[in-house]
Amino acid sequence: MDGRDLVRSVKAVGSGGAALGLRTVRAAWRRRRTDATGLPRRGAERARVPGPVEGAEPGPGGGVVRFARSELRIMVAVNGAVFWGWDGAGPEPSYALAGGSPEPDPRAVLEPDKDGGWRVVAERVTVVVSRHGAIEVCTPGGVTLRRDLPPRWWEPADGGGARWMQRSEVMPDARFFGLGGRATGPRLRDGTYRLWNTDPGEPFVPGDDPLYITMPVQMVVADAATHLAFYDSSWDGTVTLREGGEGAGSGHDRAGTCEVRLDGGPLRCWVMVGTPARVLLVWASLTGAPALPPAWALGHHHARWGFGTEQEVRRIVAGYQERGLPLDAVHLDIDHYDGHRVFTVDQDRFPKLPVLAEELRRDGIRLVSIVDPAVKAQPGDTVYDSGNAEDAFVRDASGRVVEGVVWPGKAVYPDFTHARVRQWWGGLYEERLAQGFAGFWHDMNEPVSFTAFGENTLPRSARHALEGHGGDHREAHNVYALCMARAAYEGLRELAPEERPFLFSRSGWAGMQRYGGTWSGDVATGWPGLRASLSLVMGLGLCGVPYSGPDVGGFDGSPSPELYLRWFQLASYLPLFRTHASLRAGRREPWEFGDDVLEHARVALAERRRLLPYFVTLAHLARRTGAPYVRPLWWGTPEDRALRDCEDAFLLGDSLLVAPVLDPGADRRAVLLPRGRWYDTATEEAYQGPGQVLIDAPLARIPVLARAGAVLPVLGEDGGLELEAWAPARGRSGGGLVVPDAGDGWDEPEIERYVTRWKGKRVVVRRDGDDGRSEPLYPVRIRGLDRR
Ligand code: NBV
Repeated sequence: MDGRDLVRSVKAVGSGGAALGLRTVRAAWRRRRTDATGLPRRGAERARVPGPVEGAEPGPGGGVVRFARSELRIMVAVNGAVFWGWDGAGPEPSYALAGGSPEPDPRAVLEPDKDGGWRVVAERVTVVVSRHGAIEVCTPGGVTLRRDLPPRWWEPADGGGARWMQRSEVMPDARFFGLGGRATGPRLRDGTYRLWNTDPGEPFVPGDDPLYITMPVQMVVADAATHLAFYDSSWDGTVTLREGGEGAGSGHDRAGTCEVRLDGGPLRCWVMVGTPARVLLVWASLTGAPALPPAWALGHHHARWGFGTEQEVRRIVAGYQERGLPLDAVHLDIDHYDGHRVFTVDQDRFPKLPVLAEELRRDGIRLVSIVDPAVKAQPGDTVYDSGNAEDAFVRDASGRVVEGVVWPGKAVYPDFTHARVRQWWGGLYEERLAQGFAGFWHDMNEPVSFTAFGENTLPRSARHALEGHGGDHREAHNVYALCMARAAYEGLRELAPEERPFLFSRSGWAGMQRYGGTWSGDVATGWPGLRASLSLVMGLGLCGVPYSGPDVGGFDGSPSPELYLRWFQLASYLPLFRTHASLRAGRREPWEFGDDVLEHARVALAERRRLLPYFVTLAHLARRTGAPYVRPLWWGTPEDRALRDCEDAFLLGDSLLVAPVLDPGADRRAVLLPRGRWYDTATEEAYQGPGQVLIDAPLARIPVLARAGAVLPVLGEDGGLELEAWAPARGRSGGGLVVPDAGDGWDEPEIERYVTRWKGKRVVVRRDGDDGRSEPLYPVRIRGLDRR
């Protein structure tokens, strides 16, 4: 037994942890025993490669290429994505795809290539298959973006699923992004990244890997084009990345490499090619449009593990109100549960929750509830009893219900990979809605079981329905939270059909954006944690999950006033803007750090509120185009190599560039600018990109720049919508999109387009419609005029 792990788990369960600590030791032994008997023994293995090509048959969008020891199915879909699958694998079934596989593109045909190979030529991409089974993805101009070498399988001699390895080469100048939520990035450096959703058990720092959300999704950015590759298998595995290099002078180029190893599942891949925007558009059409958060969820949230009582919640809310600070949501953590049991309320400490919820709602504040998946294993507990009646809980290979240890003690886990179980679980949110909750925060859904050593999750041999095909936790683990989110989302749609569900989940997988967003988990309080927060939001956005944000101030300990303020300022420009901390951490209310911090936080809160219409617009655009609100600086110019390596600033939509302060003591910072003219929104000073400029960043603010010509919707002083237009460069024009808020229902308002241009000495803004240009629908304020 590893004593450090025991200490860790006892620490994690906090006060009263000694009893749980003992349980975690027992749980660990149980877990080992279960796996020893429940998993097939890994005996001798045979390695296999496809062997030489033997023939091919055309089919819709591509066809099948036969090799001596395998076959390859290729299909170009109507949305331009390319699919290939070995050993007969097709696109379905898949947990990632929304609504199944897209239709094949009838214009794409399989034809013979040179040297006995085959190729499929499509509008945006050409796929070439060599006679030994290497697959090249090329631009229409013939540049090879990615070359997957012939794969290799290892098959157990006595039958069963194979594990596999796929090595790929990419352009020497390419940079890797994605793989889910990684704390070091967003540019993924050389190294091995694990694909296994993990609660690190302690607040994480950059370098801790893996974390809560892993995905076999990589975005690869090179001069020639950007592509996204998705190896659609949920099994445990690793991705080893190595950036390439270009030979200086007479030296040789070295390709970048990527090696994916997975313990099982089909060997299949989707690739999409184009600009970053195009790639994410196709990705969203494949895996689902991001859920649209209600406007209130784009405001400020305050959470706390340990509010303790209704009075305490009221006290915090009053603290915001008395100081005139905007607040849009309050989150209740596990301490409002009765005995830590999910879907319950401690009636002593929260005797009138629906009344509290109603009062808050009248003040424009919504209540959000944490929801943990594990159910206390106790006859008499309503959720446990109804789950048992539904046969909802995960069992082991011998048919016994698997028990873990979580907050309520001994606990059991719903099998969300079963449609019937999802239906049951979704119905349980009725109790939450009756309590007055308007949003849901899924936690501990990697899923976690405290064990004293080894992995803190379910035994790998635990059985899951996996939509009827049956399998074990090795395959179900990474999609457990995704399926939990689906259960909640679908349940809420039935229970409150007139409202869009709002939920965000700690763990998840490819496609999770269909149901909601995420947050950055238990980030460690410290400057490195602040940096990690940004890395996670940007990286997840590039995997198609646009709505996320950190615990402002970090999860543990007590941030210095400066660190708290810098975190607050950064998060005020991120999709989820939430202060939150652990039970044992110091305070996180903006007034707890002195008058200066309070005044600067007030400015950040007011600016967030002013920008709310812009955030609403970005949320709609994310839903319609897959483009994240928070984008790396290279979003529009991926060929700008300096920007590709910039990790400390971001674009917020098309119009703003945000350069947070990530280091202590800084009162100005260097900002890399993409091409074009940019205005410092505080001083209206104009700068010309591309290039690097030094910008003042006093404690009062972080640098935010506006793109010349941009038009963005903001709240005017009277609370109405107003257009803020930034003067285009002389002789140039510009513009921006506006999607007005249409409430919390399902209406999809039209996108309004605005253009800006010079007319003599004036800048004019016009609405661009089908029937020509017209006056804008809102008052317009032009900025940046004096700076020519
Ligand atoms: O529910 C308690 C916490 C929660 O506050 C936090 O946001 C989650 O990430 N939860 C983790 C479980 C406890 C972790 C030690």
